Amino acid sequence: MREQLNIIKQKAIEELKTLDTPKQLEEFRVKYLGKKGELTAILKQMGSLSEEERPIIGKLANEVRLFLEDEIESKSNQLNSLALEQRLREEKIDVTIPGKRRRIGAMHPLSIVQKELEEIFIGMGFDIVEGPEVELDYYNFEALNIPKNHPARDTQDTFYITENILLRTQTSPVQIRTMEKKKPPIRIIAPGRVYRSDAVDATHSPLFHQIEGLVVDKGITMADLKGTLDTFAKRLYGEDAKLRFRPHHFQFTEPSAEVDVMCFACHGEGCRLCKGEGWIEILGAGMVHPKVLSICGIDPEVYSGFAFGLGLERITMRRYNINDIRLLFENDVRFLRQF
Ligand code: 2NL
Repeated sequence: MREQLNIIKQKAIEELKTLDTPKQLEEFRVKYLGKKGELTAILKQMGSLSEEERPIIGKLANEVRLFLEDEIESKSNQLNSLALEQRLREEKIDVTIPGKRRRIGAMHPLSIVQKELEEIFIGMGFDIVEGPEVELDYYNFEALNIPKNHPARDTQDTFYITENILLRTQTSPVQIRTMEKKKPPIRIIAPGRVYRSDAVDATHSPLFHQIEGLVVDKGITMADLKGTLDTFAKRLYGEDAKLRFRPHHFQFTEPSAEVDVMCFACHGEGCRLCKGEGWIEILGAGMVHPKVLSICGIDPEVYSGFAFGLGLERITMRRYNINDIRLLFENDVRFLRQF
């Protein structure tokens, strides 16, 4: 048995050298020291030994066991520190590698222009007012002197939620709501999304943006309208900007006008930018129709006012030379990054 113990010890020493993972080491421990292990098997046979031999073999077997336990522990430490070294090597961080640059977003071109126009009107004493995009037929049409079945509705076909609830086709409802609530003087602009049931092409989108303005007070005249829009045009396009008023018809203003700015490329001569016209249309305007004032509870015999409306997309596209309105709504970052 002494012989067997020595053989086990020698064999174990040799085997230990070949181990290089914690899993192999555990298998090694079970093989020798486990319940069915080789050393355990020897210890189980102790009963068959003589009284004299038993303590001697017992002591020897115990020494082999302690020896193996020691060896297993130091091998385990060795494997663990090797594993740690390897991990440290693999996870080494090179602090000299340049960082990843995070791209900062850019303002949407429509937002840039909207903000700029808002600033201009704030500078002239206007308040900015917002309102619902889902509106009552009453605020979008009726109160603006466009009754049901009136042909003026044809050019503003919209999306109906129900017979009397729709997506607003202009931001005028915001102005109507303001006139209902507030006594003049009123000096507001209403920017926001509006909707029309138009087929999409390079110049049409079923969703677009408008800024409407409204001024109501005692003694407001067409001269105030012209002066305000003149100042606006000069702030937007520069001091030599020139406006032209052409007679027009809107249901909600009387008189009404379409307003052009002199082409900045050719100064009225006619060129490609203005399609030979010499002038570029930028907005519609007029004196608030007395009927509209009355509907809102404002006495047209006492008060008068002017209103105007402009499309944000058109101004933005001209400003940045964007030739297709769809670019503004596709949200392709390669496009949007440029602004
Ligand atoms: C255009 C024309 C316009 C108005 C909008 C308005 C609002 C009220 C009363 C009277 Cl509450 N008028 N708004 C007036 C004239 C023209 O917009 O071509 N917009 C893109």
